Amino acid sequence: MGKEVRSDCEAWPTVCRKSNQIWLKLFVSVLLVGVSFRLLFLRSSAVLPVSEAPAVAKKTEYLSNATSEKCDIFTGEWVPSLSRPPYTNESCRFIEDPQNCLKNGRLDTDYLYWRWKPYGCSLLSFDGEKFLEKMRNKAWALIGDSILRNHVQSLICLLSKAEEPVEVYHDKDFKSRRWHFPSHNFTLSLVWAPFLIKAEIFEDDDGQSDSDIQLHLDTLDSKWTENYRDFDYIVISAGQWFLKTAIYWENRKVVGCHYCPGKNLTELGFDHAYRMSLGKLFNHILLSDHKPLVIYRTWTPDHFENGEWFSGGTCNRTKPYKAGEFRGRDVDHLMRNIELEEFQKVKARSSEDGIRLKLLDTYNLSLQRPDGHPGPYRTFHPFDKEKNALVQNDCLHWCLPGPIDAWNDLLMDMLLNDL
Ligand SMILES: *[C@@H]1O[C@H](CO)[C@@H](O)[C@H](O)[C@H]1NC(C)=O
Ligand SMILES: *[C@@H]1O[C@H](CO)[C@@H](O)[C@H](O)[C@H]1NC(C)=O
Ligand SMILES: *[C@@H]1O[C@H](CO)[C@@H](O)[C@H](O)[C@H]1NC(C)=O
Ligand SMILES: *[C@@H]1O[C@H](CO)[C@@H](O)[C@H](O)[C@H]1NC(C)=O
Ligand SMILES: *[C@@H]1O[C@H](CO)[C@@H](O)[C@H](O)[C@H]1NC(C)=O
Ligand SMILES: CC(=O)N[C@H]1CO[C@H](CO)[C@@H](O)[C@@H]1O
Repeated sequence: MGKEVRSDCEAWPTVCRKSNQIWLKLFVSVLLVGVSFRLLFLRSSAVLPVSEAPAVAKKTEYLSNATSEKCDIFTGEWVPSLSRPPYTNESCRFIEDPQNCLKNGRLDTDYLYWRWKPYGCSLLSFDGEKFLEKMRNKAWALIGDSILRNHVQSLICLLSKAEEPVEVYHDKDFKSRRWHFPSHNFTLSLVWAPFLIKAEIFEDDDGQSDSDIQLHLDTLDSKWTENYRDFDYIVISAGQWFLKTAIYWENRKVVGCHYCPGKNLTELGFDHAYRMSLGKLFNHILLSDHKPLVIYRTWTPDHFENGEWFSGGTCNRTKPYKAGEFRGRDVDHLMRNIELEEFQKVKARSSEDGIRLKLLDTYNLSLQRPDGHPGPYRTFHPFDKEKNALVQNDCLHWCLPGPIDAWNDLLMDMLLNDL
């Protein structure tokens, strides 16, 4: 896999930026997050109580295959499991190093022995053979950022138990890739589009940038739109990149920014940009005469404690939270609410037109897994040289194997019940 062993700089507020000055900037921008959050909820508090996320979509939208009872597979709890993880660092060669916690020396393994149990039904484990059989001659695309890529690695590990894929394409940076499963003629594309809309990004391989991101709020990212017609199934998600400093464009004019002091531009807030982006995305789905099944995956919370990613935050818990123990942070609620609102809007408009749009609502189950992140084990044996070394932690991406293998169990359940 060589080259794809890359840093995890891409997905989130620039874990790799090393300059203190930038950290300070980012710290201030995190403060701004708080401010814009408060503003938002002052604006909308009449509609949305701050303390609770709005009830998710419609409950009982999916039937569990296991029981055929009506059941919301996204609401439930993590229960202890005796089963071994579905694959390991030995059996799957598709795990990228920063998420390869077993290989990197994480010693506690309790986090591998939980399974997601929806209230009122059970979830079957992902079955690669069955999946590939159903998806014979089909083309999938998974579109988004590095958390999406994290998800794809899990999916490929699960599928490769049934058939070894052949990589048939990758771009220069190994960010967009495509695999073919020859004996099922199944194609899986990973498309790098961290904002979903058009963005000019000036980061080098280490995530260092000299120049602000230029984000075009009125233009979708052609990386995925140009191939939209090739796909039968699409899983799409974004979010984390919107927290970064960026200049916002519309109609080829600068209209504002998120965190750009000294530039005499209007602070529009990253929530504004995220809403615009999702609006554009859903509109595209609605208006296109090509009608793939589109699955939108919801926002992923992080679990930094005792600091942020840039100020020594860690995530060293070894057990899931109990239901209701951790409700997420302001930024989680903000981003998730935008997703649910935009999704509901398009759902309401989509009924007659043969639009097939579903929500893969992984938020709640991910929220409860502070134990599932690489933490310091995003690098190989980080404490070998020095026991108390200061190591940058990753409390945003997920260990593989790990909790997000359940995202694919959910996906499988949704497919079995749809087809
Ligand atoms: C997998 O991880 C174990 C430690 O859990 C390690 O001993 C082994 O060398 C790793 N194997 C590979 C192929 O990375
Ligand atoms: C393989 O699947 C593609 C669609 O994804 C289809 O166009 C092609 O004809 C299939 N090939 C064979 C040999 O069936
Ligand atoms: C800031 O922008 C406004 C309008 O865009 C302009 O009127 C004003 O002169 C600018 N201020 C500075 C200091 O450039
Ligand atoms: C977890 O990290 C915190 C500081 O970030 C530390 O105080 C605590 O002892 C750690 N817990 C374990 C079990 O290592
Ligand atoms: C999340 O899970 C808890 C308990 O597990 C439940 O009470 C709550 O309604 C769920 N929230 C959402 C948004 O699904
Ligand atoms: C294991 C199981 O119950 N699978 C069932 C899932 O649902 C499909 C369609 O209803 C059945 O054909 C499977 O047998």
